[in-house]
Amino acid sequence: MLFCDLKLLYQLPFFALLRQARAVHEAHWPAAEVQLCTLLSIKTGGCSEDCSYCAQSARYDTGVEREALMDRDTVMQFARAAKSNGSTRFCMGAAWKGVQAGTARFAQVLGIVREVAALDLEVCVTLGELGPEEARQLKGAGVTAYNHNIDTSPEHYPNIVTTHTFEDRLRTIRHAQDAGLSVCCGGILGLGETIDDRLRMLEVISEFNPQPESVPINSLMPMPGTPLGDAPAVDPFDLVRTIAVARIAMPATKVRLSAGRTRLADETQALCFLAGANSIFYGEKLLTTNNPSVAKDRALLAKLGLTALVPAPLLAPPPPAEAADPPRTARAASTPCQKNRLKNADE
Ligand code: SAM
Ligand code: DTB
Ligand code: SF4
Repeated sequence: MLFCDLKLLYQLPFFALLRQARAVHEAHWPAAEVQLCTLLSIKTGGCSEDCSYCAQSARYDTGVEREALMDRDTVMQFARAAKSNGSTRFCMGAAWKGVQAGTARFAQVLGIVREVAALDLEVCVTLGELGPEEARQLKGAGVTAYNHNIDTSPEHYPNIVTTHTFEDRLRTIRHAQDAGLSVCCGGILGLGETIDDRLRMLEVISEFNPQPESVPINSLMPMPGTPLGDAPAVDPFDLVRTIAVARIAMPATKVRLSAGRTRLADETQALCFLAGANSIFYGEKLLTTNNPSVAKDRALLAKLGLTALVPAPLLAPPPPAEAADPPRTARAASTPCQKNRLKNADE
């Protein structure tokens, strides 16, 4: 959806926006279900990149130590525990710039993926940059979805990261899509961006072909020692509006209320679910930071009458993308607004 259409939605009175988002949500997601995903950091810290929000960058003194890649048996213990707790998706994250086929560590990751996939869990991995061959091998090992966030607008991205580019991120997403992997792609609110930056980010993501299978909306967890360690909290109403706009722009996508839930009141989370969020990370820990306890989340979901989404281990892959159709970068904000064009056409 184009920036100007997203902006018109964002500027609606709060309840009018929620009413529209709710209608779209109920049409596409009639069951009151929330997907529960468990996250595990299989390789923590020591990352070469300078993402200014991240505790795992080796460039900042955050207290997060570099660890080795977790062995397969340990990962499997976490995966089995996640499954028995009711999670249907197991997401494994690695603090790497990227991965390369033929290396020992990539072979180790493929081995881990094969075993987790055999548990009939959806398997998501986030390993940094991928080429076509790495994407193909991950798909072959049983990966359901590849998480690679664009994190913010193309304009704001260079203020946040300098060791790779926004275009690098888009290229990896294209490789994942071409290999038939579902794509999980979202961003972070609270990086010093404007509302327009958030909408530009949603424009880029919603213009992917196909649209992502899931969109994580993270609120910055300010990490001491990083350049954004003192960043102010995101306004809860802005978070709800962003989720509502994401829901309207991507009706069939799972919108995941991701990092930052420990800092949200239950009532704010309820508004996020009302606005269209239908997935959460479930379990006490994200990658390096805390998440609400399982008991707390169970109580909240029960209070709201929400149940866990049934597993979809055989999730259909997206249709093959046309080779010459890379994920579109955001159009300039001056692109004529769809609504205006339609309006003019009516006149
Ligand atoms: N290295 C890989 C990459 O950059 O894609 C995978 C791991 S990285 C930690 C995955 C995502 O976590 C980031 O793209 C970002 O959206 C999110 N993230 C990292 N640190 C965060 C923080 N402090 N607060 C909120 N989200 C964060
Ligand atoms: C995503 O968008 N959020 C998750 C997952 N994808 C990998 C990561 C959140 C990380 C929060 C900060 C931390 O725990 O270090
Ligand atoms: Fe590394 Fe990913 Fe953190 Fe960036 S977000 S520093 S690439 S782990």
